[in-house]
Amino acid sequence: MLSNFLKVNSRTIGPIRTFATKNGEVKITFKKADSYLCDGPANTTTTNKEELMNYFTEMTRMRKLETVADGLYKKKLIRGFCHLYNGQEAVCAGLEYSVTKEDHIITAYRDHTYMLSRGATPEEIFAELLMKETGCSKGKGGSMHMFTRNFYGGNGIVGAQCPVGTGIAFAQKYNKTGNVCLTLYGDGAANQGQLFEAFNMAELWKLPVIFVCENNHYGMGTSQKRAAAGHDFYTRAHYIPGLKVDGMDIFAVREAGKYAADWARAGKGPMVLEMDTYRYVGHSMSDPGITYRTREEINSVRQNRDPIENLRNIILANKFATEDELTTIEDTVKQEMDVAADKAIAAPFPQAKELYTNVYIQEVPIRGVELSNSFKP
Ligand SMILES: Cc1ncc(C[n+]2csc(CCOP(=O)(O)OP(=O)(O)O)c2C)c(N)n1
Repeated sequence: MLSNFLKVNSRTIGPIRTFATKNGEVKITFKKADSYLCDGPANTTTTNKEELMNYFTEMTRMRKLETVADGLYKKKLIRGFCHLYNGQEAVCAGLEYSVTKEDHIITAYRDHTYMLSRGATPEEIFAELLMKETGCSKGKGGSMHMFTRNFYGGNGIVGAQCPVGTGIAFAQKYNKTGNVCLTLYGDGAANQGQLFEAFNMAELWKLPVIFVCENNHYGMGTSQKRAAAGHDFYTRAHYIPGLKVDGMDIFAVREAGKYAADWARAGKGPMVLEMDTYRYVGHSMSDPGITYRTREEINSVRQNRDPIENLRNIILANKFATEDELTTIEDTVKQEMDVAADKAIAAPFPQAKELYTNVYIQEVPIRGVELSNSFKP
């Protein structure tokens, strides 16, 4: 392991924890996961230039998506609720690269970047946020109702996605697909009763579900320290193995995800992954995010643990790209998001008749009238 500090344009970056071998492979060392009822993965892995550039680009896309959404909300074009993910990108990206697109993901309302990682276009996402008919739910769902292939939202009821994700995993086992379901929830949701019901069934039936607690340390304005009687979320389901992972490091997340997916695919049942992460922004748009935590705390995480800056440092230290080239990627991504937002803004709102569609799969009779009249709109 090479541990040095690199100076770029009089800015000190690092420490750098990587070195490239002759064949371009980069060895990465990360914080070892705390483990419970299992050994856990090693704290080293390998990567290469292509992967690093891809990860940097995708995580930059996530951050810019949210920055543009933030601007649209402040212009009052996005209405209602909007929960941004800035700071937590390594969890979404690391998990996505630990499974396949045939595996399933479900989360709560902080879900925009998961749409992106699953393959939805930024335009579909913005259009949904802007209530436009080109949105992924035809503009009828909004922020908390994002859906795309093998992604199930998008749930506004805290913790409600946990039993649903367990059900998706049940379907994988029942249909023998060999796929897993990543079921995400926050540290606030971790105290919900329905999660423990899901834990019980998942372990009892050895379901291929990976419970991922995104511990960003606050549920709305309440610190986990004030809300939870026990803080080791990875040991919460006492009969299910767990890992506590550095959720600001894409490689730590990726390796933990692979470990849990291998475990589940081998028929050993569920696992709980606690991701130690951080959200830079407020809980939702009405929360400035600085009344229950200090600016120093937020700045310290930004400066020392930012998941995108970590990648930038690795790329620069290995001379896989120059600072200017990385800036060009950021500018291109910003342009991609701006163009997508403009297209979404220009799209029409759904027609009024859409209020009555996609509510029930089959027409339902209206009660209290003659049966012959009951299907009339
Ligand atoms: C059952 C239920 N209770 C309360 C709320 C209000 N509420 C919305 S988000 C939230 C905090 C959840 O925090 P956490 O699970 O840590 O997720 P995070 O917002 O940090 O991603 C609460 C209490 C809700 N939506 N549903």
